[in-house]
Amino acid sequence: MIIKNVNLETVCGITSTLPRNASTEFAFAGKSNVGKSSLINALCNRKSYARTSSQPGKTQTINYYKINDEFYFVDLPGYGYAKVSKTDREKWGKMIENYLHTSRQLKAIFLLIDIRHEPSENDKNMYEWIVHNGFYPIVIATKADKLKRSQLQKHTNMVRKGLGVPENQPVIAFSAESKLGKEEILTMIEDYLNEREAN
Ligand SMILES: Nc1nc2c(ncn2[C@@H]2O[C@H](COP(=O)(O)OP(=O)(O)OP(=O)(O)O)[C@@H](O)[C@H]2O)c(=O)[nH]1
Ligand SMILES: [Mg+2]
Repeated sequence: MIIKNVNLETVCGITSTLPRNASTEFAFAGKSNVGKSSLINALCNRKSYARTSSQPGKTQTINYYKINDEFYFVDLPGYGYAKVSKTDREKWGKMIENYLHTSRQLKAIFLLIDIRHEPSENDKNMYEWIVHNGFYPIVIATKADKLKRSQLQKHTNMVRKGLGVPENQPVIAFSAESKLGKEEILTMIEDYLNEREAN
């Protein structure tokens, strides 16, 4: 799968009505600063099309990137950012929930977890909530370049155990720096798109 073009088509704030898109959507969820926007950039071969920041809480809107005029990557705001007020956090939570509930085109959800750490309570809740809504989240263990290669297996297993990901579901180690895992993720996206055509 080659991503030829990417276009930020819609940006939704807390009060926006979400678009009723006609094309397939893939969403990226995860804690603030885990690397959602960086993953989108890496998949699209862009350095900084999706805005990233070393400060958590960068993406505060739901951003719809149209890919190859064919499908969407949906960049969700990060959860669990302590510096945001409780009311704002609740609003974002509702917004993410509303998106996951109401999108008719959502094909798959990528849930990003920092490979270095045990999944948090928020991560576990998100995983369970996604499963509860009828999806199997595709778990991406991010920032793999921060570990030695010899540590990757142990840490992906830690993420798998922490969330309770079944053995037949993947946990993909990914790095936006080295691009480890990128082709595997693109292949999964392609498979999802082909599955749609076959049905
Ligand atoms: N070393 C390393 N740093 C990464 C990687 N992915 C992201 N980062 C860094 O982590 C920080 C956060 O990345 P973002 O992509 O902005 O994270 P986000 O999940 O979109 O964050 P919010 O928009 O705040 O929810 C940035 O400083 C990135 O450069 C990675 O694979 N390796
Ligand atoms: Mg972001």
